[in-house]
Amino acid sequence: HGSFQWIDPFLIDDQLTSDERMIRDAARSYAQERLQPRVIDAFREERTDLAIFSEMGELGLLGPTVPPEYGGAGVGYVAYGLIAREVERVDSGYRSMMSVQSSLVMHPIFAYGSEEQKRGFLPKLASGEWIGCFGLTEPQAGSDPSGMTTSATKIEGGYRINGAKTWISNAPIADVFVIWAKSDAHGGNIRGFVLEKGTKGLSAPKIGGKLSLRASITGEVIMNEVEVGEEALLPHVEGLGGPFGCLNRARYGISWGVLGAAEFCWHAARQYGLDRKQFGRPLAQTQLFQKKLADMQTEIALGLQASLRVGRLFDEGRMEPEMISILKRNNCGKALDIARQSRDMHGGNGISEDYQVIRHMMNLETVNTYEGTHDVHALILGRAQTGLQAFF
Ligand code: TGC
Ligand code: FAD
Repeated sequence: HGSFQWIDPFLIDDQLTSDERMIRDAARSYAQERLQPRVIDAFREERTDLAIFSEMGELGLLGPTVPPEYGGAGVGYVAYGLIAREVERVDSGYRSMMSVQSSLVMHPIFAYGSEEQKRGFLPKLASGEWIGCFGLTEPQAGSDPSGMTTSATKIEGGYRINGAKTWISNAPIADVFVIWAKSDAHGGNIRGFVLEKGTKGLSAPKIGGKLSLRASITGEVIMNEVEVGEEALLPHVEGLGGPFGCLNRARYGISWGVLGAAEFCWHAARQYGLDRKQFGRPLAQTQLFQKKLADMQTEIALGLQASLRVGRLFDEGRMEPEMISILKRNNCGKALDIARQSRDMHGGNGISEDYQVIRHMMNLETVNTYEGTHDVHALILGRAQTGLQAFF
C-alpha cells in the first residue's frame, strides 16, 4: 500500500517493452512540443498543416508497422497504438491524419499491392512527402459500403472509374487515393485502385462547415471518367475484405487514440477541480466531483488494458475483428462521455478553446461515428454471438 499510481492504476507502463516505451516517449515529446502549440489556432481557423506529415515521417510515425525495406519503422501494433494515444492526446484530427496515412493507405499498398506499387508509393508515404487518402464511403453508402456505386469499367490497358466518395479524410491535399470500386471485369466485386493526383477527371473538393475535427481536412472525391492503367489495380485482394482489412487496423489504433483524448480530459478535470474553489473548498473535495474522476480513471484504465491485450494478440497473429469492435465501440463511447463530463466539470470555462476540453468533445463525436458507428459495432458483436444478422 502507498505505491498506487493514480495516473496509471494497472501499471500499463510496466507491461511495455523498453522499445515500446522509447517510441511512446518520442511520440509524446513530438506531440507535446510540436503539435500542442499549434492546435488551438489550427482548430479555430480550420487549418491543416502539411508540414505535420513530413515531421511525423521523419520521426517514423507514418506506417510504423510497415517493414523498413519500404520505408516504415517495422514496429508492432502495441507501438502503433501508443503513437495513436500520444497524438490524439493533443487532437483527434492529428491522429486521423496519421492513421489514414498508416492504416488506410500504406497498409493496403503493402498488403495487397504489387512489388512495383510497394516500391513506388510506400517510401514517399512513409516520409510524408506524399499524402494519402482512403475512399470507401459514398453519399448513399456509409454504414453499408456494399451499397457503393463507384464503378471500374475495363478498357484497353486499364480501367475507367466513375463515381463519388464523400467524407474522405486528407482528400483535398492527397497525392495518392486508395479508391474502392465495383469492377465489371471481376464480376462486379469490390476492388482497390491507387489513383494519383492530377489524373484527368479526378478532383477532391473540401467539405467546409465542419464543427468537429477541424484540424484535419476532409473532402469529397469525384471521379468523372478517370482512366488508369492496369498498374493502378491492387492485385492481391478482392471483395469487402480488402477495405475491412485496413479498417481493422485503423479501428484498433483509434481504440488507443481516443483514450489519449480521454486522458487529457480526465487530467484537465482533476486539475481544474484542485484549483477551483466554490463554497469555500476545492471542487475536487466534493463527492460528485470525485465520483466523476473515479469513473474516468476506471474506464480509461480498463480501456487501455483491453487495447494492450488486443495489441499483443495482433502482434501474435491472433487478432479477430470482433475484438476490435469491442474496443472501438467501448473506448470511443467512454471517451466521448468523459469529454462531456470534463466539459461540464469546467463550468463556463469548459466552453472556451483555452481549456481545450470542448474541442476534444466535438472531435470525439466524429470518432464515435467514423470507422463503423457505435451502433454498427454493436450489430457486429450481436451477430457474432447470436449468429443472427440484424443489419437488414
Ligand atoms: P459482411 O457480410 O459482414 O462481410 C463482407 C465481407 O467482408 C469480410 N469482412 C471482414 N474482413 C476482415 N475484417 C473485417 N473486420 C471484416 N468484416 C467483414 C467478410 O468476411 C466478407 O468476406 P467475403 O470474402 O465472405 O465476402 O458484410 P456486411 O455488408 O454485412 O457488413 C456490414 C458491416 C456493418 C459489418 C460493415 O459493412 C461495416 O463495418 N460498416 C461500417 C462501415 C465503415 O466502417 N466505414 C468506414 C469508412 S473509412 C473511415 O471512416 C475512415 S475515417 C479515418 C480517420 O479519419 O481516422
Ligand atoms: P449512416 O450509415 O447513414 O448512419 C446514420 C445513423 O444510422 C448512425 O447512427 C448509424 O449508427 C445508424 N445506422 C446505420 N445502419 C443501421 C442499422 N442497420 N441499424 C441501426 N442503426 C443503423 N469514410 C471513408 O471512406 N474514408 C475516410 O477517410 C473517412 N473520413 C471521415 C472523416 C470524417 C470527419 C467523417 C465525419 C466521416 C469520415 N468517413 C470516412 C465516413 C464515415 O466512415 C461514415 O460517416 C460512417 O461510416 C457512417 O456512415 P454515414 O455517415 O453514411 O451514416
